[in-house]
This record gives sequence, C-alpha cells and structure tokens, in this order.
Amino acid sequence: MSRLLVIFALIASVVPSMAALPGADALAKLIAKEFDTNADEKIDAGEWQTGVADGFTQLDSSADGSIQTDEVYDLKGDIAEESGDIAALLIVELIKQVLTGLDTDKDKAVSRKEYDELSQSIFGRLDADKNSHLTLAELAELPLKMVAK
Ligand SMILES: [Ca+2]
Ligand SMILES: [Ca+2]
Ligand SMILES: [Ca+2]
Repeated sequence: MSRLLVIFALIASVVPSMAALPGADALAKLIAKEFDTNADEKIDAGEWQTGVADGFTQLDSSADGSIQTDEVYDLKGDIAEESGDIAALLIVELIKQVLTGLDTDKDKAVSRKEYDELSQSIFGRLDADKNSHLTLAELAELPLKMVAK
C-alpha cells in the first residue's frame, strides 16, 4: 500500500462521515476562504475568476509561467498553517489531481492557456443548481469532477 493510501485509510477510519474523497471538504473550505472576498460563504463568478487567477501565481512558485504539477508541494507549508498537517497532505494530493486534470497536453505542466480555458468551464460544472454561485458543498465536488470529465 502506498503511503498516500495508508493516509487515506487512516483518515477514513478516524472520520467516518467523510465525503467520497478525503480532504475534499478541507480543500473546499480553503478555496472558499481564499476566494470569498465578500464573505457571504458563496463564490460567485467574479470571485472565482479573481481567485483562480491569484491561484495560478501562487502555484507557479518558479514563476516560469506554467504550473509544474510538483510545484503544489511548495504550498504544503502554507496549507498546513491554514488547515493542519494531515489535511494539508490530503489537500496537496487533491490539488495535484486537479492540476493533472487541467494539463490537457499531458506535459506535466499546466500552461496559463490550459489553466484559463478549463478554470472557466469548471465553474459551470461545479455549479450544480445553476444559480451562478458555488457553495462549499459544490466546491467539495471539484476533485471528483476533474477526474470524471
Ligand atoms: Ca462570495
Ligand atoms: Ca512553474
Ligand atoms: Ca500542459
């Protein structure tokens, strides 16, 4: 069993009410905290746009204009401060999974173009009830929706 699977199994056993993907709720909370500038606990299209644009800069720690999927590990310390060490491990893997989903040409890097094209369509996909706002529950679907395209 990989180290990650062990962690997943551990979390699942500690928190039985966890959603389908461990860490998805924690990731949703983190995104909401970063994106929800008017603090109404929902993300509208404008907040999403600003948030994902800032996210690109944050994730591209080498500042070479594309996100190498491993660059997500550079954020782990910051995420751990927000969400705790165990949640950070899960969140980092989920973000990596999302990035892999964004990497259309599979060169293990997400270019600005790949990022922008898909981050716009993802908002629509996440907004299950089509009210132009993303709730925490809808945000928690992000990793799943990135896998099931
Ligand atoms: Ca908001
Ligand atoms: Ca980079
Ligand atoms: Ca790519």
